[in-house]
Amino acid sequence: MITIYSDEHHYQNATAELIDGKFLPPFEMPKRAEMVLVQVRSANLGEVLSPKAFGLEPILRVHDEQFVTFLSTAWEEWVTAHGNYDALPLNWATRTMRQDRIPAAIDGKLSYYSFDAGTPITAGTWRAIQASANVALTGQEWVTNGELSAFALCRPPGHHAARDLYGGYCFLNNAAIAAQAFREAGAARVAVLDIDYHHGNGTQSIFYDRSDVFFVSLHAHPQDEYPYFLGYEDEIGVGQGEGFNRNYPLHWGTDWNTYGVALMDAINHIREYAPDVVVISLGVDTFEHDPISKFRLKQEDYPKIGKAIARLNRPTLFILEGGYAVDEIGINAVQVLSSFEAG
Ligand code: Q9C
Ligand code: ZN
Repeated sequence: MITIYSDEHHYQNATAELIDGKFLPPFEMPKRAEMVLVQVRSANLGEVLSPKAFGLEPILRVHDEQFVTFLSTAWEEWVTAHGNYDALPLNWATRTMRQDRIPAAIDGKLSYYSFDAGTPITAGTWRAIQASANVALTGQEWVTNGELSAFALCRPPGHHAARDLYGGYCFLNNAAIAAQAFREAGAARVAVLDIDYHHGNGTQSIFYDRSDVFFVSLHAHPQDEYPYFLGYEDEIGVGQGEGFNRNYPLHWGTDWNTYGVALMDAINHIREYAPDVVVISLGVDTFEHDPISKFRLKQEDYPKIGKAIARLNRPTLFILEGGYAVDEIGINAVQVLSSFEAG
């Protein structure tokens, strides 16, 4: 399987992350992608290719133009206001407040366009997120041109980012951008299977009213876990999209016994949909030793995931999302990929 990778992810390198009331070294760190690349190479998964530059057009097919402009200028505006510190929001337009006014001040814009305080914008964020989207789009182009599968080694991740919202370490939704690009390249039906530990709220919301992209997600139950406000089972899509969104919320402590059953059910529904192409939001933060997660998948379970996805027998683009156990992230991700190819 080919891998698409860019060193430019190093430009997203925050000083600290606000988590559990503490400022800690960021869990979403450059070492994550480095460790995945090490395993891609040592497992001889296949060629490693650099991304092409696709510009803003395919990004703007998914994201709001003012939001993208905000992402491209936020750092400069923040530095002018506050100096050279990671940019973080402090309050939000929640119940009782107005949602229909975009503030002029940079602090207000951070609040308007974000949904958490754990996703720092830094000097290099804009550069890193463009490269990450280009990695996904390059993988998409290879699969469109007949490659049976590809691995987009994206960093920063994307699945929490919505049309005009960032958060959860995500700014541009790489999986959604690739899914939309598949549609425009002629695929009639695209299935997105999101197996990150956290619900892919951004991807779900982007395609919620559409039947041409079927979103299916296995994740920690929103009653227990971030992002808390989306990912329930009764979210089935709306309008034309009704019946084309499927959530499998699973409780803390979930191991392969429960996970495997949900995954098989998800795969069966995707098979019935008969997609032309499958996009996998590949998070490996379901791992038992992940520092921010509470599922209990073991190393030996990741090949089973790859084999299950292989049963769909469709052209498949894998997109890296979460996974924070840096010593095992590469092993677990590459186990999914190599067993997919063997299966
Ligand atoms: N107490 C992805 O995996 N904070 N994003 C969790 C835990 C945010 C995860 C707080 C986690 C975001 C792509
Ligand atoms: Zn995650």
